[in-house]
Amino acid sequence: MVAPIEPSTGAVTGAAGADADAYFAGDDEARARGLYQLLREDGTLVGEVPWLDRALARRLFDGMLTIRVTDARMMALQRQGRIGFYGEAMGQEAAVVGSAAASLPDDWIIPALREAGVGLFRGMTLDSYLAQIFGNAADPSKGRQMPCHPCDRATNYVVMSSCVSTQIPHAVGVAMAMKIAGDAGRCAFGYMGDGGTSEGDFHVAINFAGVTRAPVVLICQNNQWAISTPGKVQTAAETIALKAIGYGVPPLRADGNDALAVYEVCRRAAERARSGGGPTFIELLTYRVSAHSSSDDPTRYRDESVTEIWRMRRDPLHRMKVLLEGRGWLAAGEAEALAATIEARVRECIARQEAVGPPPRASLFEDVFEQPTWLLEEQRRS
Ligand SMILES: Cc1ncc(C[n+]2csc(CCOP(=O)(O)OP(=O)(O)O)c2C)c(N)n1
Ligand SMILES: [Mg+2]
Repeated sequence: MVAPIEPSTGAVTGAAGADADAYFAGDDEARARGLYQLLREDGTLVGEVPWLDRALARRLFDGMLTIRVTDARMMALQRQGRIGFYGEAMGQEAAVVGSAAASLPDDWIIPALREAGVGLFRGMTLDSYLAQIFGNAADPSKGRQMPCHPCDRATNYVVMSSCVSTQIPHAVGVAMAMKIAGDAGRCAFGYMGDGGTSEGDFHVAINFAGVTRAPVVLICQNNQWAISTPGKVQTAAETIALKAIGYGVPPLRADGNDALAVYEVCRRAAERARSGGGPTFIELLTYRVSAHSSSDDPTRYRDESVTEIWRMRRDPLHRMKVLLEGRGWLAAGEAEALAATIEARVRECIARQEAVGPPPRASLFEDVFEQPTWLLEEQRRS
């Protein structure tokens, strides 16, 4: 059941979660120390997964591939000086897409740093995403956000604040509002990184979530790094999931590179929240394979041979591809063809959005005050 993790070497010793019911029936501490897994690194299933069908498996795989391909193009654009900044989710696609697949259209998403793929999975268009990265005239935020801070009103995908951990009180607040409004049947997904759990906002928010039993699914992507701060100096707790117990919030912990396990823990937590069962805290154990962002060089502060282990052996796409091919749900060469199709689509979007040009200068004065002040009027005229 329990899979001890050795982040320093990257080793995952022992599989877990073969018996789903046994894991979920465990007490809080067992669940917070355990690691739920359904799909092993070699693409074999730990046990039967009766709800798994081709359609879901393909949605998960296609969603992960979309992020992988899009991120690679965006990093290339950044290196070519065509966009200012980018932060990839490489190696974390299963955590992103597995959790997104557990959300329903009426739910609200309050993302942190690496969840743009949740927005894309829920239906934010690539054109809108690209417009927001270029900050052009088609950008709904009118070019006022950094790249990687997208929003999408149609899919209840809220723009994030850059300040680490501020998203958690936002998520709990949204969920509390749902509860006060008697808005049953929907919930909020609030994301954070491992670093986010050391901020005061985390403790304040999870306390409110526990006390008010707000319909929120708090999801920590523990990618074991917060820029250059490794997990071992981030917290003295044995697992991040253990922290939730003190706040009366039930914890779950899963292999974040296993899209099936991620989907299952998030789906259970979301169903609980939507049916009045209150909040859940989920730790998804993964690894930040890429640099923190386009402004970072991890070779200066970490042993990249560990990164290589995660890149080569724990790739979330690889294990899903093996599963799909083994079941005949993906033909030989189909993944490569799909990647090429996605890349062509991304390139077309880039061409379209790069041609749009910046927002009109006068838009600088919009949206601040309902009635512009005399000072703004004066500036507008000059
Ligand atoms: C309050 C605050 N402090 C510092 C920063 C600078 N900063 C940006 S991301 C980051 C690390 C975040 O790590 P984590 O929460 O683990 O998320 P990850 O980047 O690993 O996804 C830091 C320190 C910030 N944006 N906000
Ligand atoms: Mg992190």
